[in-house]
Amino acid sequence: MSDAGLTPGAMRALEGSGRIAWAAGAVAAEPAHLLWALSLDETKASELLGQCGIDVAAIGSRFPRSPDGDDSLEPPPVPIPLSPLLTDVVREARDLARSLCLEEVAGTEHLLSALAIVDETIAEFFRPFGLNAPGLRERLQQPLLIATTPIVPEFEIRWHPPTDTDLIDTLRTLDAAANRAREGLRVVEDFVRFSLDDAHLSRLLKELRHELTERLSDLDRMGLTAARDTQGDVGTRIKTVHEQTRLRPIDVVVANCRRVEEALRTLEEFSKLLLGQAAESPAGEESTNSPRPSPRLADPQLPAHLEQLRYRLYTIEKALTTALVSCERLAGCDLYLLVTESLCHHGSGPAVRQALAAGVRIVQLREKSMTDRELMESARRVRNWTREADALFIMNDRPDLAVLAEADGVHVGQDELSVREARRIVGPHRLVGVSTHTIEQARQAVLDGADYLGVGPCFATSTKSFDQLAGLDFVRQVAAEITLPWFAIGGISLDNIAAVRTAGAGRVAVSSAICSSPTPGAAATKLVDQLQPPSAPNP
Ligand code: 3NM
Repeated sequence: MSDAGLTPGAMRALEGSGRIAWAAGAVAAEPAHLLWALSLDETKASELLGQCGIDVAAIGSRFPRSPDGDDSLEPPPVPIPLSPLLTDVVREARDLARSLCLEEVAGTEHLLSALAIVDETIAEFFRPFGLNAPGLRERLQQPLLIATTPIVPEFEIRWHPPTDTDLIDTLRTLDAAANRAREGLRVVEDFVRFSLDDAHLSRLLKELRHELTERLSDLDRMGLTAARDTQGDVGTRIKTVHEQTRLRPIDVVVANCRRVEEALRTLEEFSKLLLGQAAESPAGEESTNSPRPSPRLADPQLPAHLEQLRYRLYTIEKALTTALVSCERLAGCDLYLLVTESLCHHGSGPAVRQALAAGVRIVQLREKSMTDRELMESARRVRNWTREADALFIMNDRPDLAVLAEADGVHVGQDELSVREARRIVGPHRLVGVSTHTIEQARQAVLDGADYLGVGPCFATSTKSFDQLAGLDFVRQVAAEITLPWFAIGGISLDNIAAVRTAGAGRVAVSSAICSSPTPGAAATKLVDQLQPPSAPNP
């Protein structure tokens, strides 16, 4: 349970509700358990109850703590989840604290008021004592009043242990969600494997699917298939127009990722209901004449594991959609020019403009020793030239200046700002590229949400110093598993570009090969030609 937004007293009351729920044999803590817990401790809530004439002791003796009279309030061996209604109560309490008292944390008095707002039975119970929701709100804004004579409430909250029907309903829900998750994952995996051809994301999806299957075996063991009732499922006959009209592969992928995420959430929430079943069927006490195995999770951490699987899928989904969108945004950007004034024979102007005229569609301004003012002036010039040529302009290292200069993106290295930090500055729509020098860095950059990668250094270069040469082996590794757009870089020239292509690079980034050429336009034209796909042989 997270303590975000609750006072220590409110946290204690919620924990108390879990113990009471456990002692009562309930699968989740309900609002009534919280009411009971609030009345036990000396809290603002119990004070408020007393002021309204509700005898705190009377509540305790009136409401049974557990059906079998077990009054021990030992902490439960497994965490007791909050029921959906009690979760609403906590949310409402936080809202009340924020809106009425301008407090960031909710206390027991807010929990009490939230009980009266969210739970109709409790609201009805409070009503004869004048403890209705508006009244409570008013009291929250007043100093505490003097207590009146307590009145014993004529109200009884009954708990009942979950029935077999409850269990079947839970298993049926879990079965449907498990099938939805497995099937949806297969759809996504098939697309990534056969259409996108991305071995890295394929592998991550496969690992996720295997882990899901393994985790779900705990539920399978409890008779999920036996609980299945497809013919009686009203949901199978409901089809939305949206479901029938998916047009592009990306729509299918996104829809199925969402489907799996939703299913994982259902699995997580409903498997929590099976944690408390241990109270009824303790290990080793299974009835021998019952054909049904013990309805108890072997792994009390299953809901937490399912939550982690969902988070992993969010990351994969993002990487997947970024790869698809980036491939579209960088279509035609085969040759990337990194321009540095000091490398250019006749200044950066002729180099950039001639390269653009030769077909370069993406230019990065890479200056390491200019003042910010010089850099901005240079950036504005490159922005104008690239805009006229309808090409992309990327700023090296400086997301702040990328925004100021209205660049299309920023490029960061392994020692500069991280992709996430750069993204916070440039926003969701600008490109963020990152230099990578090992396959691990490349895989990580994909998961970090980079829009493209630099992959190098392929060869020795005097433009940037490196301790190690990644070489063409690194290019081959990336080519074998990554579909996010990437550019081979480092010491690439007309002399070796064919080898880079053979290693699997479809895109190349150069600096000196164009900037330091006496004829940058001609150099760019030859490099662009080298990157054209071979024309189909004449029939
Ligand atoms: N980054 P040239 S290699 C800026 O491997 C840069 O990440 C590299 O210039 C990397 O084409 C490199 O003149 C230098 O070798 C690229």
